[in-house]
Amino acid sequence: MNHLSINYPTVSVEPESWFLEGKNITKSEKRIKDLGNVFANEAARQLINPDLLVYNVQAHLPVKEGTPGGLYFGTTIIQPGKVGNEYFMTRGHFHANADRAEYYWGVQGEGMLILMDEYRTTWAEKMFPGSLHYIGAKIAHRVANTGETPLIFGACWPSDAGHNYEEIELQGFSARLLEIEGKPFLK
Ligand code: PAN
Ligand code: ZN
Repeated sequence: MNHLSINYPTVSVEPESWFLEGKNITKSEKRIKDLGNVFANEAARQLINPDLLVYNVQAHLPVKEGTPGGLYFGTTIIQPGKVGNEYFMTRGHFHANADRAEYYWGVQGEGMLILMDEYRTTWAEKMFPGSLHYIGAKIAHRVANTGETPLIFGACWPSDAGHNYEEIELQGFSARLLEIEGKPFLK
């Protein structure tokens, strides 16, 4: 950077859609076909159009993955919908570097942040525009859209956190967020 220069940022968040624009941005999508064994009712998942979008993630990765001391910023948009009576949700993960924490915050829509500690105690926090969630170290996290509109949330995590999806793929969370008589319950 030049001394005394006044610059535009290299990245921006589109205020309506929360899409990221600029340098060092990655974008990924998860469709029904990518989410095998994530939902309890696998038969119900197989009846849904495999190309239906469930969620997409955009992230600003300004430093190399694994760099100590850096931060990443991301936005996730989860579509409304259910597989059987289970809300559309993210896969969920622990951080590979288990003692790394993260912030999530609600931007648009209604949802639930599902958290599980290393002893498999599972609980949830309601997400709504303006909700702020500190996800401590060693806590697995996933988000479900409990509303009828897209759920948008922001995230900020250390660039050396990494993602451990395997443990959740193998063991799952110890509870699922299900819709029962029109309301969400952890079961
Ligand atoms: C988030 C998540 C994002 C998608 O950026 O990666 O919401 O969820 P899954 O990664 O579980 O599919 C985050 O927690 N980063 O650490
Ligand atoms: Zn995370």
